[in-house]
Amino acid sequence: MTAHTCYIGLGSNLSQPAEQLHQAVNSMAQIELTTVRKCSSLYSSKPMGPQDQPDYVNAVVEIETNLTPHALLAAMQKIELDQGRVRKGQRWGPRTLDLDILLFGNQVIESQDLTIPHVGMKSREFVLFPLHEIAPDLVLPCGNSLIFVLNSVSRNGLVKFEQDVKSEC
Ligand code: ROI
Repeated sequence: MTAHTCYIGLGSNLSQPAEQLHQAVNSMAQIELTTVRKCSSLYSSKPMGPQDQPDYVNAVVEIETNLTPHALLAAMQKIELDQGRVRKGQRWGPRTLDLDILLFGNQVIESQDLTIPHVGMKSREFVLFPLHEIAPDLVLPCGNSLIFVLNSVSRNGLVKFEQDVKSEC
């Protein structure tokens, strides 16, 4: 089996968001064949989408896994559900926990339920800045360096507010 280095984006703006993220990282550490390697700080970000919702807390973690992309997706969705995620009608509405697989090694995947690299990650400051904190030399599957992509987005009020999403990191 081959181990892949993957990056997961975490976001929450309901029910004590920072706690949601801490809990999620603890749960990720329990996933079979998977190790949590690095965690970014927690960041406060302005909502992308409807503005009549609370600010978000975001972070990115690096994991190493021997799972397949779809098995990893299932594991992430289980954590979301365990933490009370309810999929409501409103597009881009508030949420207790979002776990997005941003990158899976250098793979490009376009299946019905999984798109990697994550759609939109290149334009989201709340993904790019935390990702850069833990992987400053990263090169994306498209061949662009993370720093190149990062330089094209504004911080849009993004603020780092807590050192580590998980104290053990
Ligand atoms: N906005 C921010 N700032 N952070 C998120 O994690 C986030 N997640 C989402 C939408 C609703 C698009 N907006 C977000 O899913």
